[in-house]
Amino acid sequence: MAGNRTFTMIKPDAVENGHIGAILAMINNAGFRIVSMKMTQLSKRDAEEFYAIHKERPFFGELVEYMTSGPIVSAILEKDNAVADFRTLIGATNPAEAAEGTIRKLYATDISANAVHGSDSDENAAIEGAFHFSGRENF
Ligand code: FUP
Repeated sequence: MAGNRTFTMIKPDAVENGHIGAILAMINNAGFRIVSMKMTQLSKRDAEEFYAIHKERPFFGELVEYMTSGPIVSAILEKDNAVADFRTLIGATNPAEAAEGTIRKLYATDISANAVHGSDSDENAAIEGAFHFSGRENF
């Protein structure tokens, strides 16, 4: 069985700090198949749309500024129980609270620049994947 899917971004701090390879290795070693992947840079409009659910939060401006500050790597991943297992692999939003051995504990800078995104539901995984990848790409 193909399993189900989640969506991830390796965020600007992790790209800037040279952690793309290490993070992808952790993703593969945890049993995820990379379905689609690319490196892009979000526009302000892209970031505001992607994080629209947070637009009333006090950190929204900082979040958009940070997510547009440099390139990201976006990917669609596949595995049984993909959404929950990927959130376990990345750890808590705040790296200071993330479990040992998680991607955020190892590679995140702080709660804003927290190295990786992971979808929080199957529904959002599909929405976020479709936001980043077009029908011409492999997904
Ligand atoms: P997560 O699902 O762990 O990525 O976290 P959220 O969806 O709650 O938050 C999305 C992003 O907003 C985080 F990755 C970083 C940013 N954020 C802050 O900058 N400050 C906060 O207090 C909470 C989130």
